Amino acid sequence: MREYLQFYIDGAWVDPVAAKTADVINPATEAVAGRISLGSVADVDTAVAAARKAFGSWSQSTREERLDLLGAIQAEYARRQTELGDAIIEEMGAPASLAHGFHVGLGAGHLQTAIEVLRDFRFDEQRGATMIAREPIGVCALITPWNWPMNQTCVKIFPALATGCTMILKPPQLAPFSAQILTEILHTAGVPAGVFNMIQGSGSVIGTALSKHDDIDMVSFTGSEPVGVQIQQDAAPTVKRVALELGGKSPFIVLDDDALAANVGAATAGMMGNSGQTCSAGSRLLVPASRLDEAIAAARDAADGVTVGDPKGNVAMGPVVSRAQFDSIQGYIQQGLDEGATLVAGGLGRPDGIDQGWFVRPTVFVGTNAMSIAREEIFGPVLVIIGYDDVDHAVGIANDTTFGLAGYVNGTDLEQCRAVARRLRTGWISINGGFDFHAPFGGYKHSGNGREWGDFGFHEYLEIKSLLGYA
Ligand code: TAP
Repeated sequence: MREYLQFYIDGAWVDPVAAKTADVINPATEAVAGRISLGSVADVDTAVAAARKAFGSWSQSTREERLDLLGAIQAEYARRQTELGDAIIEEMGAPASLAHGFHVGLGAGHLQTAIEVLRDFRFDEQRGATMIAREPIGVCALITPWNWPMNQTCVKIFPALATGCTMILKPPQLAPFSAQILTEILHTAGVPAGVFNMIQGSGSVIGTALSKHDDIDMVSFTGSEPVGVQIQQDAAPTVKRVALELGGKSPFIVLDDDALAANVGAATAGMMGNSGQTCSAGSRLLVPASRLDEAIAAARDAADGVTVGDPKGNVAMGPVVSRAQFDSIQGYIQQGLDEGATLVAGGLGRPDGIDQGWFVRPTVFVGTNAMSIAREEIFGPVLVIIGYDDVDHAVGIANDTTFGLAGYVNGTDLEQCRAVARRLRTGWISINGGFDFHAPFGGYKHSGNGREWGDFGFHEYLEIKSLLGYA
């Protein structure tokens, strides 16, 4: 049983102003896994004052000082990576191989990337007599979701630190453990007092107080679209910058070639990873209508092959994060059946032999892009296969959504993959599994308005100052 009852403010572990706590439930066992404190507006005010005070000196720190700090964090992160992985298994049910692998690895990757970018980053740029200076924006609120806790936290903290900003992190109540350990890592590595602060608590209290605070310069938020809209509204009167990474309903286009079955299998298994709780999940699988039967067989084989069970064991998929998430996904599966989609794998209820924990069956439907299971973000292991007549039709279906976060194109003809990818209205497109920590990540349309990852992630935390007549 984990007990994390203190917050991290101004370089020290402190008791919250009010003694309010919440239990954290392990989604695989439904048992209480730990307890956290729930912060109040008074805790936010203390943390913001500490971050504002620290901004004076941290904004003036040198590149070398920031690199030294990031290097010390890297050593400490590596030392505690097993603990981080264990925490992620308990808090959100990721299977051990994924938690210790990709979950922790994404955080490490963003840290390494921040170091690489910072080494050469051009903060000052002279154009004739004009100097363009990029300066840290100030005090930042970082509000994160539960689904990839280390990824989403590290992709914000390290660019913010590297650019000279100070910050207050508000982790998700559903998955607060790994953020607590990360905070210990930052403290041990020697982050200067007030530069990084962490308050646990509910979004409606802590998140709202941060968004409305008149001494915060920027909010970086990853989460759902309604909350992103709310934050933008709360932040508007103080004209602070708001960066939003929101949801998706991403198309995965499989081209008509010899690799179709293999690509459908990979797309299906990939979509089920993290129990489908990935903003960029390729949850609409577009296949040639003329080869629908072949695609269905490959998807069914892949879905049926996903092992589901105790995330501490050797399985491909654990539970979804909570009872509410489980109920919501069951609702979508029922809706798919009601709307006339054809169920080809999985379905309602828990997988056979499992009677406890929030486990969902890897589910595949064949449907149309008009169905709610193809239009709304389910955030669970539910894939919809949609047939297309030709490439133009595929692109039309892919872009027929309010979202625009990610896209995938798989095929043996790279020229054709490129041409299709260029036509997608999404911010991040992977061709044949391409992946790059330095590539900007973010959404078109309702999927958000900023770009994280790599050097683009740095620009989120920088103001631009023009100094005319400088030279
Ligand atoms: P949300 O419910 O939006 O919560 C995200 C964070 O915002 C949590 O820390 C939450 O606090 C906080 N929050 C809730 N209400 C708030 C308010 N009124 N003001 C300020 N903060 C508030 O999302 P979630 O359910 O955790 O995550 C799932 C969603 O995130 C999905 O839609 C998914 O697509 C999206 N997502 C997007 C991306 C990218 S990169 N685009 C990546 C991952 C996830 P609590 O602790 O109270 O929940």
